Amino acid sequence: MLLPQINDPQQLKALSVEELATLAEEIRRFLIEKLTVTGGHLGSNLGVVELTLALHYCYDSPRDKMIYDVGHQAYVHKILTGRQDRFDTLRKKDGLCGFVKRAESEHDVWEAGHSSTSLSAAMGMAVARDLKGEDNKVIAVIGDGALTGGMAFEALNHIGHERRKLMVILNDNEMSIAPNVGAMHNYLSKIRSDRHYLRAKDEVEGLLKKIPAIGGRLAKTAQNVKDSLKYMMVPGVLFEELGFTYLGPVDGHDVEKLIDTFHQADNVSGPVFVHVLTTKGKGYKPAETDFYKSHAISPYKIESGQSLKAVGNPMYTEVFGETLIELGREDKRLIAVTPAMPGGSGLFPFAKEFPDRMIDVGIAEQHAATLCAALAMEGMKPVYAVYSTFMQRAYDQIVHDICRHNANVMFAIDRAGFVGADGETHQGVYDIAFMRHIPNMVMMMPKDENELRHMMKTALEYNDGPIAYRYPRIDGTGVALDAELKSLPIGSR
Ligand SMILES: Cc1ncc(C[n+]2csc(CCOP(=O)(O)OP(=O)(O)O)c2C)c(N)n1
Repeated sequence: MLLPQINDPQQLKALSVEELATLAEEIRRFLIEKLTVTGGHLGSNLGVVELTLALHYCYDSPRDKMIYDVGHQAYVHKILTGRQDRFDTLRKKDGLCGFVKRAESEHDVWEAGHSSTSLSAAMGMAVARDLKGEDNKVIAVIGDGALTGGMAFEALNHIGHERRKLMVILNDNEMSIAPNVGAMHNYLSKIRSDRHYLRAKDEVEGLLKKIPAIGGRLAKTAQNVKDSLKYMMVPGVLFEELGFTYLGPVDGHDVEKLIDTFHQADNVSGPVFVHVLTTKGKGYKPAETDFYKSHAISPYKIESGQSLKAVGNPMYTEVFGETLIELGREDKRLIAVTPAMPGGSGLFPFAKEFPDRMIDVGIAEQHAATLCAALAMEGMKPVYAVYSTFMQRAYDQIVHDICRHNANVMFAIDRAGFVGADGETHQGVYDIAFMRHIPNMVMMMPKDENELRHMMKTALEYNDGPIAYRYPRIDGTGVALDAELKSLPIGSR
């Protein structure tokens, strides 16, 4: 066994590529076994085993900065940086954090939990490096899900403009927590499916140069044809146009190819965008076949991946999802909006019954809030279904677009209060404090799931502005649910 001997990423440098591949399999086994007891982000981590190995093989952490977006896929990084022996404590109080954690290791250079911050972090570290006259590498690993977040686009825009040396690695597994959405996702899928006939940029440019030059009026047309050919034949032109050198797509489970690509990237002077294709849950059948459920999994049986969690009363989330269908049947104006959490927010049944009235915008809490404001102004009844912690992102949109307009937006704030194992980045403890003082906002919190149902009805019938109900991430009390929904007097207890 190689894995028990690895306590420091420097030890990887002595291994051959074959040994790295063996180590990858040992890491997979380790994760699959350890997580049966602790649960955790199994699928995401199984997908980045080779990628993380290749990074630590090619670069010198912590001198070279490795930034993991969201930070939920950093278990392999933790294993390779001296924390293997702490995996029994993963996601427990005082145990190993399920996300990147600076206090845990000098190799954890950037903390997250909320998505799409890695590119801004990388840019900040690259600027600081240049001003200090240093020459370390800066590498951001971002998933295709996290790339849907507005912050990531803001940073791409800035990085491509400044052209400092840094590497963005897109870990593209076609999944957010649910299947990924959006136009960028469609663009990436096209590269994935076309990759067998797409050619490297240099090759295409070489080919195009061979087309003889033409003078006069024909020249411009010929140039347009050449440009069109380039757009058709080269993958990732979009990123090239944004100022990056695009490399890929690369098989993210082939360590040797990854290493070659990183060496290539090192020879580029400006920002590089490396597009890596991976499979979520790679190497564990239950996770590969149900990568949606295995994104974050509770303790499970190793043979089947089946959850060991005792079946309890329906969660508040489930009661919310079912009640929303009842209300949706009653009122055709009701429309659900989720920023990339259709499953976690209990919206799949609603989406099934009302596919036209359920919008997944990707990881875009700000856009979702403003979208809801506009839907409301046009007479719709939008429910912004959002986790308390992620709603923090949309504060200005709530103030400026929803409350200032006094728009009839309903907020279904899930995961309000403490959330447990995901830790401090995910606690839903600020929403009362940051919402209640905003003019026009009404906030409610039910004592049980039956009252939640009535609050949902109350919110739907309320037409005087924004109104929110917040509920925790727990099983319901099991109280009997009234068949008839009624509106509650606002301000009552
Ligand atoms: C601002 C914000 N909204 C929502 C989430 C919830 N969330 C955690 S991971 C994730 C999907 C990330 O997908 P991707 O970046 O592709 O990573 P993968 O797990 O597929 O490797 C989502 C939506 C979050 N962490 N932060």
